[in-house]
Amino acid sequence: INLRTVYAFAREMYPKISTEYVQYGTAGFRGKAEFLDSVMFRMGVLATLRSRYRGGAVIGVMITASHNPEPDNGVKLVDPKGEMLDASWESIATDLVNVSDQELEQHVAKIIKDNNIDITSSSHVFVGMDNRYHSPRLLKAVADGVIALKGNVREFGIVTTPMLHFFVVAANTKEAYGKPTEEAYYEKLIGAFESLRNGQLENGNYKNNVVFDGANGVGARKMLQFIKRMNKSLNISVINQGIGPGKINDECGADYVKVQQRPPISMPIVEPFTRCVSVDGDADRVVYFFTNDKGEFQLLDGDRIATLVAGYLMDLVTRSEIDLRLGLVQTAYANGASTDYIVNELKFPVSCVPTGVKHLHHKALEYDIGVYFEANGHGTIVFSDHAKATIATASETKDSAKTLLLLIDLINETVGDAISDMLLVETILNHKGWDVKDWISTYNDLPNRQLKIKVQDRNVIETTNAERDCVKPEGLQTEINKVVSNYKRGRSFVRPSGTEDIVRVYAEAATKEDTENLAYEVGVLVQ
Ligand code: NG1
Ligand code: ZN
Repeated sequence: INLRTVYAFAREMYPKISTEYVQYGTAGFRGKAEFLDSVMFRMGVLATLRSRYRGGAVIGVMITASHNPEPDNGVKLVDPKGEMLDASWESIATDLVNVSDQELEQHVAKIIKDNNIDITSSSHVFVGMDNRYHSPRLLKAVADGVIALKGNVREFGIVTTPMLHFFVVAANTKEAYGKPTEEAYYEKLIGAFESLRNGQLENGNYKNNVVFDGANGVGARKMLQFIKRMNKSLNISVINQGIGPGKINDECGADYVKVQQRPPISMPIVEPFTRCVSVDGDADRVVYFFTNDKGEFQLLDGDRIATLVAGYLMDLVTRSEIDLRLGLVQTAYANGASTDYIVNELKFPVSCVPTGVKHLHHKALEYDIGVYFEANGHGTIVFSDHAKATIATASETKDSAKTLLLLIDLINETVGDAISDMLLVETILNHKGWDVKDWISTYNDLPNRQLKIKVQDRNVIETTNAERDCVKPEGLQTEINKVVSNYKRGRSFVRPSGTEDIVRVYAEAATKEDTENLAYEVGVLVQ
């Protein structure tokens, strides 16, 4: 393989047009789409090298900017088991993207040498994209990066982020997970969902209807595909389908609903207490919401989903008379009331880790059954091999264990999957005979508020203790503590965003007014 080709491709087709330093962050590279062509090309190169480094295993490349606005795009790599790119390669990615076109050839040669990569061995890269209008152009750049190194590339077109993760795992584990196709994905999830329903479509307070806000993203398209294949096991009406003038994530979708604490702008009038679901632009996050009979908006976020799932799993494990270690993982953004509920009522072990699913996922793997969710609705459940084997054995005699076995099939363990998570919530509510009133009455959320603060250099803020305490700039935490101590049930923290050029402020307190004031006061300290 002649590395000159890489340089020639880069120079002719994907020249680097910005010298701004970019970093492979919690969600890979993100930015304005017009600056991403060279980044994408180089990520195609890197994915091929990573595949060869991993003995020819399939590596995934997902093109999306998730919940960010339509003009943005981004790219993240998926490792062979469906997990995020290994941390040790994040810096390799960062360096590769920042070298000049002239240095590129030599730099690629250095990566090959440093990592002992056999450049003639076979490689496989799967590429998927969201439905942003610039995604196809960027997908071609990734594919050309693969081709420049004579690798194999398979394009999946428009898919959700969790679908791409599914394809990567399926291809690498062969029969264990099903085929790496869209059809196999639908079959696996719908099959498990319909078996779990077992013909019982309504139960107690549970009604069989939901409104699904697709954020004008790929989640909407895929949900329409689900509906086509489901035997009316759930009546889903899809809004923000991505046809017409609506822009991706614009005044709709999970991030908008969670942060603004209101329904999508385009919300049709529905009966009070109708279950509504919002996903984000690449369908890896999900939140529920409804309007009560006073017309008030009520949110059921990632913390609610986590507590619902954790309680249900614990119940099934107890009834199956098996001994497994269960645990729940949250971040500092988890509502304090949810943590109290988990610790005091569910008596479930909880841990807090820094923001970003890779931290949550990693921690969750320490348990036999690890439930993890970010408050924004990004999360899943992971089962250890020991847990799977124990459940399988118990399922021969116990119905509760049979249910657990089907739940494992319904869950996309590799990464948070909005559609799989939604089907899981629907299953649990159905089994419990619950409507949203029953669900929300388990505990009362503390009022909470997030602010984005523009600062000159967000990295002057450094945190510790799972981002709950600020160590730099010196003295800031003492001042925050002083402010917080004036508020009943007050809690607040600040951290630099990993995906936007801002500092985030989080505040919660006993009343809405206190929360607003606390957020404002802490925001002033940061500015
Ligand atoms: P940053 O920008 O680092 O706060 C945001 C979300 C994360 C995660 C990433 C990746 C919040 C407060 N932060 O990270 O949870 O989803 O984006 O998409 O929601
Ligand atoms: Zn997302």
